[in-house]
Amino acid sequence: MTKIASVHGRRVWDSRGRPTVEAEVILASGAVGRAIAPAGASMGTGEAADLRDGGTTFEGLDVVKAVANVDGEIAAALRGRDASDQAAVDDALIALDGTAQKKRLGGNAVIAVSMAVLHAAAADAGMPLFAHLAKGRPMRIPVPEIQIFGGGAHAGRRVDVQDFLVMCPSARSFAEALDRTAEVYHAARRLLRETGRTQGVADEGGHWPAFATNEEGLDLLVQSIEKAGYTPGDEVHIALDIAASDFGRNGRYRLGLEKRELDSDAMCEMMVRWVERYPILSIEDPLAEDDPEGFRKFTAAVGHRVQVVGDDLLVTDPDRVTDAARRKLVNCALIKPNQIGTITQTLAALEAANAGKISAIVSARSGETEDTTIAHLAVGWNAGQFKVGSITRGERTAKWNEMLRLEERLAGKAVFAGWSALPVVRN
Ligand code: 2PG
Ligand code: MG
Repeated sequence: MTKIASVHGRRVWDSRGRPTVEAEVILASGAVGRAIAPAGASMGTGEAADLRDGGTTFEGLDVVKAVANVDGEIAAALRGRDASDQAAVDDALIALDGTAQKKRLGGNAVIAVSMAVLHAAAADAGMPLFAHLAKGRPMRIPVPEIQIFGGGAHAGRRVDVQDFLVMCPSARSFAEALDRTAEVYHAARRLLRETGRTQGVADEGGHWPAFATNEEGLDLLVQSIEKAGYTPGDEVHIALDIAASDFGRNGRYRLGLEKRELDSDAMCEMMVRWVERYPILSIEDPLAEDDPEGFRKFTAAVGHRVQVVGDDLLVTDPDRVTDAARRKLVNCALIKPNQIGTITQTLAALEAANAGKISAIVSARSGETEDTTIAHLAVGWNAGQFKVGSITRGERTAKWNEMLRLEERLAGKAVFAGWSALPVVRN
């Protein structure tokens, strides 16, 4: 029995300069676990709700109450519990909160504590987190999905599509996939400068360009891949996060950049054309969270050759993942621990994806910190894919670099997932 001796909350800062919750758990054995809650900007309505203070300080986004909940109610409820029984700890957190979306204690307070307990249990067992999670089961090093251009809610809505990313499943290793991506990132930077499109940096560190159309972003990404010396659709593929819930509702999609409105079918047709024209391997949230029928039609149209990912649609909810896999709404689930609020529920969502025979991507949020827990989840749970934002900025490189360490450490024991991570067959 690895008893929890104390739980402490701390107010720290995220990559957007906003306060967030850190939890520190100390066991009777002296083992310590620490973790920090990330924060989304383009959020699904079904997500666990962060508790923010409101008022005028930090635009209402302070977390004094959530931190106080960690120090007060949560600490009192967890003291004396067995840290190695993560499911029981998480059940206690869920029961203590008492709401469907963890609104009372705050999803930010609950996920920070849940992750900190996990770290403490691993430390107590004398194991690195990934090994504590894998429990001897097979592991793969995930395929990274890395942002080159940022848009949508992360870049002042200058372009409708939220993320233009690249994936390199044909690389021989995670390290090689990062090498290719870095070349593309810098080729894109040079191209933007040469063509006078440089604008700024998006929330996850990607370039925030001045595009006239969404297709211009795609064209520029293809050019960047070529300029970097790679073959688009072979050595480097394109992935998109449309984040369509941000501009679509009730079957209407408002493309601000092009000043036109599309219905669900027209949205699908536009993206089918993109898939035919560009080397796109993965599309996340192509339709809005309130348009499951649109998802179904889109997956039926392109799912044999493109990974269709549910983020806002699924919000890392095991029941939603099971249902979406059964109804073939998507062929991949995005897995973000703070969307559902506990480690146990996050694992259940991943297991639901496995059971439903769809792929999975462990993902960071747009508001992040130096916390590297998700890198260990991706490897220890054998998720196959990993999405963290761009290849710049410390809160992103903390995770990429941790994965490089894990790849090196697991040489000969865990292979790079490559194409095996994808729900589509390509060569
Ligand atoms: C997403 C994430 C990360 P946010 O939509 O997948 O890119 O963004 O954390 O703002 O929800
Ligand atoms: Mg998304």
